[in-house]
Amino acid sequence: MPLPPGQRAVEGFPRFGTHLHHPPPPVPEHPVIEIDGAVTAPVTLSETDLAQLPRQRMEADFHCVAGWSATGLVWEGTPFTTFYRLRVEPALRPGATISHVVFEGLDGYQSVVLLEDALADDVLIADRLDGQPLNSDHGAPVRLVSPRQYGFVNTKHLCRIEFHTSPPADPDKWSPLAAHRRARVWEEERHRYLPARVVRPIYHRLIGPIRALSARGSEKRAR
Ligand SMILES: Nc1nc2c(c(=O)[nH]1)N[C@H]1C(S)=C(S)[C@@H](COP(=O)(O)O)O[C@H]1N2
Ligand SMILES: [Mo]
Repeated sequence: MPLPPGQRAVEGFPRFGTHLHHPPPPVPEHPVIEIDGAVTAPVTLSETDLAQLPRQRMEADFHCVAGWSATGLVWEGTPFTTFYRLRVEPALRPGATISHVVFEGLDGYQSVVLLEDALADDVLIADRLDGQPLNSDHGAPVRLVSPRQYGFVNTKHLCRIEFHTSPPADPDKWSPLAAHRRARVWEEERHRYLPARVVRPIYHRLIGPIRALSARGSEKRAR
C-alpha cells in the first residue's frame, strides 16, 4: 500500500498529540460515551451498551498531519455508521439534519468532523489495537479511528460525541496551525488556509519536539 503524499513511514506506533506533556487520562472504572447536541435528551452509553453493537476488524495505516505514518495497524470496534444508525438517529430531534460531529476525549481534546466524513465505511469507534485492548497511550478505553483522515481527527479516550446542525464554535479559527476541516490524507488537506507544500516542511520539523514531550507524558504515567 503506497503512503499518501508527503508522509514517511515510522517504526511502530508512537504516542502523539497536542496534550502530550500530560500523562494519558486515567480510565474511569465505568467508562461511558455521552451523546449530546441535536438530540431530544442526552444519551449515556455504557461499555455494555457498546459491546452489544455489531463489530468490525480492519487493517489500516495511520497518518499524522506532521508527516509520520504508522503502517499495518489492526483495529477492532464498532463501525461509526452502525453506531449512528442504531443509537444516534433514533435519539435525534425530529427534523434535525446533522452536518457536524464533535468528538471529545477525557483529556478535553476535541475534533470536529463533517458527518459525511464520519459516516465513511472505515470509521470505527475502536476498543482494540493489534489484538489487545487499547492501551492508554493509544486512547483507552475507546477512540475514533478514521484512517482516511489525518491523526488529529482520531480523538482518543472518547467520552462525548455531539451532533450539530451547523458548524460548531471554532476555537482553532485564528490558530497558526488551524487544522483543515476535512483533513483527507489522500487530498493532503493539512492546513485550513495554507497549501500542503507550504506547511509540510514546518510540520515535519515539529515531529521531534512533540515526540520528546510525548515520551515525557508516558513516563509520568509509568512512574
Ligand atoms: N484525546 C486526544 N486525542 C488525540 C490527540 C490528543 O492529544 N488527545 N492527539 C491527536 C493527534 S494530533 C494524533 S497524530 C493522534 C495520535 O494518536 P496516537 O497517540 O495513538 O499515535 O491522536 C489524535 N487524537
Ligand atoms: Mo497529529
